[in-house]
Amino acid sequence: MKYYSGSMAELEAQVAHQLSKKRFEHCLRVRDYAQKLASQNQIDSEQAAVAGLVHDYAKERSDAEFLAVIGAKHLDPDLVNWGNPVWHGIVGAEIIKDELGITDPLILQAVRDHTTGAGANMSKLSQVIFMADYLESGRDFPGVQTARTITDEDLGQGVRFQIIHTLAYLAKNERPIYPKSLTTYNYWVTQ
Ligand code: DGI
Ligand code: FE
Ligand code: FE
Repeated sequence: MKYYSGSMAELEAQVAHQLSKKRFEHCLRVRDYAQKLASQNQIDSEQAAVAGLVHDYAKERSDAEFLAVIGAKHLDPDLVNWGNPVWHGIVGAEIIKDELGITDPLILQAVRDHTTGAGANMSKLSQVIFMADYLESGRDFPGVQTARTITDEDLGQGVRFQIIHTLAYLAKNERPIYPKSLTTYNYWVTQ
């Protein structure tokens, strides 16, 4: 395989080993949905499959481990003020590179972007993973079917729909909003 030193089955086993059964199954469904969106949007299906499978690879690590990686890799010092929802993608990409040997820059950036999205420079692969995480077949929230239809018609309009709804949800629940989420909103709301 182009993006990993072993087979897809070997990558699956390595991911499964780090996650609960429930979260691993979510990762398999994100992989499947990402492949569907990749074929609809003329992007590399294997690249989307690998990114989808590994996107939550680091989600079950301790806060102490994330903080250690932030320090050791000299990542943005502001990251220490956030928590697992922000760390598992941005810091998780470093853990994926080190432990899985995945070095493809677009895959690593899609992992970094998968929770918050990104603004003007969000790649098609990042858009696919962001949407696959939101729309995979196990997701069930009011509006999920509408979101799937919009995304089938236009990937970018799906990104727009998701970030508008996520920001509204975070504000309604009085959660802090990571600046990158605001950057994503400000770019995509005008698209
Ligand atoms: O890892 P998953 O659960 O599959 O999905 P995800 O990586 O999209 O994480 C979703 C969680 O992240 C959800 O609980 C909302 C939270 N989140 C997304 N953007 C922000 C955020 N939390 C905060 N505090 N601020 C954000 O900007
Ligand atoms: Fe996630
Ligand atoms: Fe996820």
